Amino acid sequence: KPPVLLCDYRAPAWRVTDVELEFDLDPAATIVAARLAVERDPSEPAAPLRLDAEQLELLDLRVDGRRLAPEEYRFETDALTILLAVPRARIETRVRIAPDTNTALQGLYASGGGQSRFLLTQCEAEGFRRITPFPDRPDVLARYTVTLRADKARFPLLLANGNADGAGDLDGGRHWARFVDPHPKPSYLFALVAGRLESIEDCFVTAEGRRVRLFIHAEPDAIGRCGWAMQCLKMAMRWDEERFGRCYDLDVFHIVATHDFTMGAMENKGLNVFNAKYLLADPERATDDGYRHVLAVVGHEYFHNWSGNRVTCRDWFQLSLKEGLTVYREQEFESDLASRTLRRIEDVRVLWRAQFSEDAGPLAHPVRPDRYSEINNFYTATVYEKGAELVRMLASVLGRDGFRRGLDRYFERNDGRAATVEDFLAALEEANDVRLSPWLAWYAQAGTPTLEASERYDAAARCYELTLAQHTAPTPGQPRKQALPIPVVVALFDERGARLPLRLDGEAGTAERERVLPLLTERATFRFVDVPVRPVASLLRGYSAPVRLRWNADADDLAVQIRHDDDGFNRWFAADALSRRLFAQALASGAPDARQLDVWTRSLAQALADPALDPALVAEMLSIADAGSLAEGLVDIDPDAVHVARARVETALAQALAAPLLARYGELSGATDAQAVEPAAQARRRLRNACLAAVCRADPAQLPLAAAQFAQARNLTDRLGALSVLLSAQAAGAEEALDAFAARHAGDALVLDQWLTLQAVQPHDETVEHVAALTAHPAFRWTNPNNVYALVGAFALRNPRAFHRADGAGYRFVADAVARLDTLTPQVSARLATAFGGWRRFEPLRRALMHRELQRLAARDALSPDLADIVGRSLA
Ligand code: BAL
Ligand code: ZN
Repeated sequence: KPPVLLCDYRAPAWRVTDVELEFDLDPAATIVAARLAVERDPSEPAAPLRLDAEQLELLDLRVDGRRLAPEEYRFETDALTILLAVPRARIETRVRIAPDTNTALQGLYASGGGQSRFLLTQCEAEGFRRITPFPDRPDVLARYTVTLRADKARFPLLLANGNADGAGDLDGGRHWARFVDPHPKPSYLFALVAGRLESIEDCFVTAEGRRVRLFIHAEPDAIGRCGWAMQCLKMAMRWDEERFGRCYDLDVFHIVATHDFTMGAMENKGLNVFNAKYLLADPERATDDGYRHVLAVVGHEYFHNWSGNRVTCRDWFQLSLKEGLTVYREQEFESDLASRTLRRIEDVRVLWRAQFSEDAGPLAHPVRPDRYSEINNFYTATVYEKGAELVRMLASVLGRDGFRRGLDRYFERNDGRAATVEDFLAALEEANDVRLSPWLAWYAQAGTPTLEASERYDAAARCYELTLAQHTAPTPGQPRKQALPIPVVVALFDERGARLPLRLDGEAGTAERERVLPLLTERATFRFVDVPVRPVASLLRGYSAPVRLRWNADADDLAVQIRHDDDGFNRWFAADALSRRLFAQALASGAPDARQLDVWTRSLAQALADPALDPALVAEMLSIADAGSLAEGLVDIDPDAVHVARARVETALAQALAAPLLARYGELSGATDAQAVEPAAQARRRLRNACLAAVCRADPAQLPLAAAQFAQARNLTDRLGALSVLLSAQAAGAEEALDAFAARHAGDALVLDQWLTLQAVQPHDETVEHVAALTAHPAFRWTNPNNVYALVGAFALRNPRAFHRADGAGYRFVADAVARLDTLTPQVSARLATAFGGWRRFEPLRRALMHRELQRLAARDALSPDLADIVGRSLA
């Protein structure tokens, strides 16, 4: 199939104004009757009506009440095309679909087992065409009326988007319910749910006075764990009103939990569907990270109601218009409600690990791609995380009020429309009277810019010069790159951490604490005057642009930042920079430089001893980057050497700080808030677990501490933290602890997923065999994406040492898994296959072995379009 190109975009020749859908629901055979009111664009007099249609059995087709003869339409594997001579018509179709056998989990499918097996939909990006023939593209917005009919005993709960509009009983033990969604929407936001689920209800009154009934529905064993999500939903609704002036717009808001979902969650209008992983939480069965993820994802899906639903995307090239913006809004939400510094560190870690590596390989693409073969493969770190970074830069350039003004303008102007990145920038521009067109290059250009910084201080002239230069390496299809606008936020300190002036040559005095240096060209020098002493520069504060900073800062200067910077993120950034430098030294020569190691460990010892410092920040400083992130910028990577070098640095830190780490562990162990989930309690647990890991790394004789924590833990964070230490040390008793954990949490799929992951990420020689054996465990099903990502995904994407085992066993195992999954859930298969994307950056032996697996996959018959796309681009 030829790729879809952005430059080929054409507005739809036919619009659909109103849709009436009737479902006779049955897991084995569901009948879908659709009535579409369609109108031709007068400028397209000859265009036939093309309705996307996949895996549908067509039972009936009528136009304005008349059944069509076979020569009046074409029904092919992907479309139903009707030749229409009239400018508007009523199209009626009836199709049969089979939810029970739909393992792709796109369109209408079944989730769960036994009594609680229920029906639900997933339509983004192109699942609606598996439900009924329709112009399944985001720029066709219609009003939907949906009637559901089903067996009442088996499917007592019937839901679709919008407000309820009647319900009743039918003969034969069946019943019906109707829903009307007054807001025109694209088909990807359609949803229905039918099943025997339990519910909790709450209520929210919007700032506009609308009383909204809030429901969460889940299987009976899960409903008791939905209380936190309900709290998060109400916090999100209030926050979006206060921060962005956005109110909810229906009388009801439903969330439904499922264990069978390819995504994290889905923002269907008024009927969000959630992967249970991001909805359920209680202290016994969710970690602190789990609690925060529920907060973030509930917020994210809710915020889509404006950034995505009220204003949607014109086409899938604009996906980041809704996703980058909504990730940004989600980040701000969590930052306002929990810890801004921690969220920023976590986001940057994800960006570096997932997005920078994507940008550096054959799957690199711009935030707004200009072509795709399979859109499902573009729900990427680039579209989401880098897209959010672009919004963040724009927000920082416009300032908080200016960005709010611009966003208000964007929502007002585009409400009910399908918009583009240009529409977004135009609204920000007009509301602020600035020119933002240079920012389009960030959306169009793939690759991570490298920002090179160098400095010169002239004591006699009291002048400090900072030179910044940018460079972006070629990416597939983009051999030449242009300079991008890069906002570099900077502050200057003296060696005791006092602020220094930030006046540029030629300026009048300034009292700013930090300022933005706009790098608009390939290179620029900024000359600060009246600088009394050689300054310590704090660059890219808050990570003000998604670039790779190359700056050979003096180790003592980094230590000043670790100790004194009042931007928590940059304290961590400095510590991370120093640890990466030590890692590079260990990789090159077997050992880190002793002096710089000493500077680093002494700085972290001070941080550890500082009672005023956020324990979560200290924990992050103590946790050096994972091996994948450390290897990201390397060539001819030898994963064993990376593992050894990283371990040397980690062990050196643990040994240098053994006594204070043990002392802090002891202090934090006295806390009485084992089941509290407030950010402060979470932060203390985070540091306590970081201390435990380091203490046991420094001295295996301390492993009984981990065994004791495991036995006494009163929450999942502490239990998993201790189990992780026991496993990574291969401690005596680790196997028993694993068994005890599995027995304690038997039957709890989400907790057992974490148990699977913990085993999959162990960097041990035999992990591949162990993971292969776990695929036969009762807690694992190949048809369940959560299980697959927890076990095979964690092994392939988060365990470089074991995945890259030199005999190729890890590669073979993952490639076999990819092939098997391709016949079940192609989206999951394609995502796992990205583990091979970086093959050219490895040393020759691994490179050849990975290449061979990609070729083996490419040679298979009947690859899904999803997998064929990833394999094809990886080999290109
Ligand atoms: N729209 C797909 C799921 C999400 O990003 O919210
Ligand atoms: Zn989203």
